[in-house]
Amino acid sequence: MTATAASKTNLTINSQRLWDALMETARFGGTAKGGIKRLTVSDEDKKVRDWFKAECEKLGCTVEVDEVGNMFAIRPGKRKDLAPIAMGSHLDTQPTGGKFDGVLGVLGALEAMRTLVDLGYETNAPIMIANWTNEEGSRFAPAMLCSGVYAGVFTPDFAWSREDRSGIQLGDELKRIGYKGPHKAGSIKFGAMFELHIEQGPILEAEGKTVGVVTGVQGMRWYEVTLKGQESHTGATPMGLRKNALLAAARMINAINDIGFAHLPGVASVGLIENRPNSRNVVPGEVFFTVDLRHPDEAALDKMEKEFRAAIAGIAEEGRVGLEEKRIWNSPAVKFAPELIKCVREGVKQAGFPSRDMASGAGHDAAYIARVAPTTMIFVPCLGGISHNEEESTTQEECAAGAQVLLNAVLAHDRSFA
Ligand code: HGY
Ligand code: MN
Ligand code: MN
Repeated sequence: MTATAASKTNLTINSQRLWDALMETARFGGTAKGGIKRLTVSDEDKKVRDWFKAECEKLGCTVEVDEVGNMFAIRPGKRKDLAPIAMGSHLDTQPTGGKFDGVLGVLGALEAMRTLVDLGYETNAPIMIANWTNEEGSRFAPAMLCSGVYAGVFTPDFAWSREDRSGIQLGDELKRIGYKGPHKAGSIKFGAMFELHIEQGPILEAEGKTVGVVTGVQGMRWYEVTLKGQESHTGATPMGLRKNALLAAARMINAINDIGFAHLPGVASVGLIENRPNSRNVVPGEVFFTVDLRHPDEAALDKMEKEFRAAIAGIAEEGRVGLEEKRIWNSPAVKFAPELIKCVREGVKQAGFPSRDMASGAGHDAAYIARVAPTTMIFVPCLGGISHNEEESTTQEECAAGAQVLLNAVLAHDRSFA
């Protein structure tokens, strides 16, 4: 069926088909509570990657994989001289993730591609869908690792050497699941990227807006802290003689939380903690925990970092525990490409949805890709702003709205090459 002239400028995505794809792929790592546990380069990740590759090939796309597992599905356009226009996000999830974080961006792109193919719509530029490896950074830190390799922020060796908490390396897992591809990272080029994503916060829902026109991503820094006290008997060791690593950690976690409140709209969090030996009647001798500081303004983030380091040093000294701290990730604040933001605005207007401009609190692959190609993002609401939670939810209508704006924006950008 070829698109009539009228429908050529008003291609409508298939809302039900997108929803079905979201629900179908949710079974890869699906949890009893209705979420998804699809840790990067796990067997579940392999299953969804295989599914994605097969669906793209059914559309006539070629699918390429680079050396860190990033996947690129490409549909040719009229002009071979033009770099592809990409739509991308990630298919990996948190251990207690939801059905939409990252997945909506990849499957929304697939739905846009399916719509183009259904209508036989030929774009000027080739169109691409990217699936970025290890966006979450949950199994292998840091986050956005392989879009970071693509953007030249990290080397492939650094990425391959990342170990999960059980000592397994990313590179070995990529080989094991068959996704350590032949292409050098960064060698598969595109001229622009649009990323559709759920907001993962409460603003759009609270304001009754359907679409977020995302202008940038806040700065993010991750740290690892190890405290070394002294294991001792909880019954026989007087309170004043203890070197309690967990007590020191508790005081530090509280101080970090206060730093977040002292620098709003910044945020400060401790998400991962390991207490050793974790025995009921042993004063904890060693604690490992992670710190996540974020702020839209780099100078404020510097202040938060300074206060964080001063606080933990004072608490360690007072608690007579050894302190090791290192910053393992620093992703500076990012502004997106005005010319692509303009396409998103055009796409929103064409679809007729209420929208608002906003910066992203969460990190996204777009933050790194913006370093090597014009990039921007499109948000849709999620229920109660909840994400990184098995109860993460949004509606079929909101998913469809996001995918429609994504397609409209991509075509608006494509028309600039006519
Ligand atoms: O940490 C983040 O903001 C993203 O979800 N990886
Ligand atoms: Mn995400
Ligand atoms: Mn996430």
